[in-house]
Amino acid sequence: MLNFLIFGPPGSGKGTQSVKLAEKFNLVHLSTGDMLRAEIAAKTELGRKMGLIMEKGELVPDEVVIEMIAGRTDRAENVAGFLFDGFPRTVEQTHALEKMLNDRKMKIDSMLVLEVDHEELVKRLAGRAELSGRPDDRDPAVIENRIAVYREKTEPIINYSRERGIYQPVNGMGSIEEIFERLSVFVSKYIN
Ligand code: B4P
Repeated sequence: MLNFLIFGPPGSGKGTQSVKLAEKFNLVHLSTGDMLRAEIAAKTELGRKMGLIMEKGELVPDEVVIEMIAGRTDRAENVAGFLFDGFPRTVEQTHALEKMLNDRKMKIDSMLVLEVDHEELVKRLAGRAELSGRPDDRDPAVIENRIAVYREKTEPIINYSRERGIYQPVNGMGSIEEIFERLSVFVSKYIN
């Protein structure tokens, strides 16, 4: 089983590209953002609490997402591997993921990092606000906070991935199809 991380700032296209990659390469797509939004939609107590954090553009506590991800890799059969989207987002989450995979005799094989200009991120998220109705896309100040949180808490993971030799930067500017082609080239090195 192979394990890919898709990484990048909010609005870089992680969710958009993950759906396409998972289908093309027979990967299980695990998105912590989607899992959290499902809790909110189901109006659970956890969803109510996490929704208040997400509306402000902050990260939910590490233990919540680690708990959500734990065990997911045990249930998959007949797949080439996993594509983690939006997880890990802190160094602590990275260590938790690595331990979880090591316990199952697996590792992180590649970290695909989408690189997108700041202005383009803001434009995409503001554009999605009109379609998705996501509260964290509606307010420009919240969008800026999400990008700032990414720079402060999530980007340091890039150093970790460089040390591990799994860092794979990918140009995230251009059309969805162009970026998908670029990502596919890297994933194809592991899966035919
Ligand atoms: P996520 O759900 O992970 O979402 P995101 O980072 O905002 O967006 P993504 O990069 O997936 O962008 P997308 O493809 O949708 O996180 C939401 C929140 O959940 C976080 O802020 C946090 O509070 C919480 N959370 C999630 N995981 C967590 C964790 N592990 N720890 C703690 N908290 C966590 O693309 C955005 C828009 O751009 C779309 O409208 C898309 O259509 C458009 N687009 C994409 N590619 C394009 C292109 N090439 N050209 C033009 N438009 C494009």
